[in-house]
Amino acid sequence: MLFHNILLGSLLCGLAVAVPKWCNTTEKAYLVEEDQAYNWFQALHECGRRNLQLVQIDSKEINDIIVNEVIRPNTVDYGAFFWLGGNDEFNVTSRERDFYWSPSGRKMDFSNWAEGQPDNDEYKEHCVHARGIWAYFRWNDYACDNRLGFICEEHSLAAVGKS
Ligand SMILES: [Ca+2]
Repeated sequence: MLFHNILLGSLLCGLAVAVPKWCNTTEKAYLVEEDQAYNWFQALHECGRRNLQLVQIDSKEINDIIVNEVIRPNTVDYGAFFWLGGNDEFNVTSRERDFYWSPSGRKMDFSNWAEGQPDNDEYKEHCVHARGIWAYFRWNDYACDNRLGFICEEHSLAAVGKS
């Protein structure tokens, strides 16, 4: 019976749907989903429904915290891609364009683009994702309907309220 329960338990764990992982950092709390199953709008929605926002990375310090305290310790697949809160306001006409953070509406000043990015390939790439740790978490503009994981964060005011 014990063996049966262990076997059943392991089967159930194996079948369980992976859930996003909460991660507390020195900065704020983040939620990380590495299942490559969400387009950018679904990722935005998944964050919003939890009273979170798709992550905004506006400094090297925040980028380092996310790499070292969120992605490295909480993901299995270092090749996984993650949607970030950046977009080009769905600009279809140009390769040279500004990017904005959806949580604040602010223009992106810090960036961590991969070499050759953003390239707005076929003028279809309006959403920003980070590549996995294997690619140094560098960013790429990508078609928003690609299915990736995502990173959510607490709203800034929520984090301030805690300190
Ligand atoms: Ca691109």
